Amino acid sequence: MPELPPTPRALRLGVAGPVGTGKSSLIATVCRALATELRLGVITNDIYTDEDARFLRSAGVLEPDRIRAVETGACPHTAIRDDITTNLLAVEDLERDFAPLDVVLIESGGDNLTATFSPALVDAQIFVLDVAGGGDVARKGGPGIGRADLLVVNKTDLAPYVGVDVAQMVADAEAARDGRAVLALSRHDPASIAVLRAWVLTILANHRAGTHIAQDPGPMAPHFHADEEHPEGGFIHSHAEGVPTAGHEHSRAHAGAEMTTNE
Ligand SMILES: Nc1nc2c(ncn2[C@@H]2O[C@H](COP(=O)(O)OP(=O)(O)O)[C@@H](O)[C@H]2O)c(=O)[nH]1
Ligand SMILES: [Mg+2]
Repeated sequence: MPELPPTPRALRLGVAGPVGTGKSSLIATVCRALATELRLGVITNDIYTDEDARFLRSAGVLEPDRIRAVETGACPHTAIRDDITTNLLAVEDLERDFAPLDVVLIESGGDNLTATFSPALVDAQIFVLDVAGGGDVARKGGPGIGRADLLVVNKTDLAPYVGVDVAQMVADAEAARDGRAVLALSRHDPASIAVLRAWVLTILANHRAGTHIAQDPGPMAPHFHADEEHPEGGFIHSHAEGVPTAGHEHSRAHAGAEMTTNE
């Protein structure tokens, strides 16, 4: 049998987070920072339009056909987690049309704090918050904040105008993430963009070396119900496997009331 050449599939990198936190802008920034050295493609997800894809095409960061839109027609989290078929087909088409690609960035349609990518769709995921959403958002937890590969606290240039202490917001995020990476980012701060660029290159190198393992942030963060037994006033558990994990150690008591209203 002929020996197969090593052709690592492109790194598939998801970008999720609430509406308006700067996901499309972050993707444009990554493309600007890396387009000369990497072969890139982008998939956007919008509910009814291809607005994000058009924004990115007009930014001129990649040739237009390397940016493709998936119109989900439903809650964005459905298309990136529950039934990823449309996205997977779009990624595979893009990878085939422009083979070989190094990185495909996939933007989630703006959703709430609970939306994360399936590890069957992306190899790594960035969750984006912004300072304008309020300094307390990082403390509110959720699977993306808690366990995405990278949490970005975006638009730090706006912090003085919205009265947010960036250092405190980053510290809160770090505490909620048990040491996983947190990056304070602004498109007006070249040093922060350099860190983002280096992070993407590191993940890509690990992906190619076979040492990066896709993590599943899970559908919902471990949390407690205030009316259940726990020394801190609740019973900390997770719905990730559909099985409560009683006594699960967690560094913070998540905002139980907010996290349990969807059940
Ligand atoms: N001041 C500032 N505004 C930003 C930054 N990044 C994005 N924005 C703005 O935030 C708004 C939403 O950005 P967008 O990328 O469309 O967010 P998305 O909905 O998460 O994709 C736009 O008006 C952007 O120009 C930033 O670093 N600083
Ligand atoms: Mg967008």
